[in-house]
Amino acid sequence: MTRIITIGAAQLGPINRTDTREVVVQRLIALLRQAHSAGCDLVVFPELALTTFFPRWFVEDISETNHYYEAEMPSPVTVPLFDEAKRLGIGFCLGYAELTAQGERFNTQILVEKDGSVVAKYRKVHIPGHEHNEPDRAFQHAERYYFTPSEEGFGVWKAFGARVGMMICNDRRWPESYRVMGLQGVELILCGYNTPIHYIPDPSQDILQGFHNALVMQSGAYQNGTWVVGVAKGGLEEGVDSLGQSMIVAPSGQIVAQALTTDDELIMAHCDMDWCARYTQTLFDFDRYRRPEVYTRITAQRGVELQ
Ligand code: CDT
Repeated sequence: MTRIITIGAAQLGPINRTDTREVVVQRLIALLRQAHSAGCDLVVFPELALTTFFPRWFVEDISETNHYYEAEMPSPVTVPLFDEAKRLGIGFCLGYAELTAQGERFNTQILVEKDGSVVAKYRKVHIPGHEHNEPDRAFQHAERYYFTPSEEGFGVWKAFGARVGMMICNDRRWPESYRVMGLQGVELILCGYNTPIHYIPDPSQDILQGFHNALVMQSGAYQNGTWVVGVAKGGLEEGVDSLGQSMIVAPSGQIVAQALTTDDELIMAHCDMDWCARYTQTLFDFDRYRRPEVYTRITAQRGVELQ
């Protein structure tokens, strides 16, 4: 019996600061319905899919930004999305800002099964950007001010008849993210992102944003024999241009679907989970070929140590 999951990657165009959550949730529901009509089992939304990418502004009092965070999920305003998905029998993955009862702030993604049950919550591990206001920048990327890095790491859960993991945006640039999930037999990794085209610390990378996005997800997929679904919030949002190019990558490393616009756009693919074994039982048979005894530096140290 084949294990095919029909997956939709629901890219979003810009969300402005003045856009209400209600309006955004209606956009998500429209994409969800489109995915359902196209026969999708699962639809994946981007990182921080309910609001504008607010870490681009710095405020002295962080509590002024509490309205960007969700204190619970489903939150009152996202209930219509959860209800519609359950009614249609389609699963989804949604990125949002989470504010816990203890006052912790996480960049979070939730996975919901076709029956409406919550499979898992993932909190972003690699938090990029800066902690403090940098007023000379054209825009801030103060994620390290707004979010605590998760200590929970990368889990893999049984869902949709497969082994599913999650990561968020900058996590996709780190090979360890994929490998930790690969070592748990992951077959499908879901990843939302917001990637500004202009990289202020080194603008020579601007022209390479699309290349790097594909490079990391294609290599992560291939080297771990897993499907990877990367979903952008792209386009010109509050003056900052962000990468689209959402894509679905096969365990071979091949891109099987890619967004053409930087707007709300659904792409989809019929993803055969049994394709993973063609890599994980041959070239990337970890148990047979890996050499963890010579990789100890990977967990023993963080930065470069010169000998
Ligand atoms: N959201 C996010 O993690 N974005 C980063 C931007 C580069 S770091 C300023 C990314 O890795 O795409």
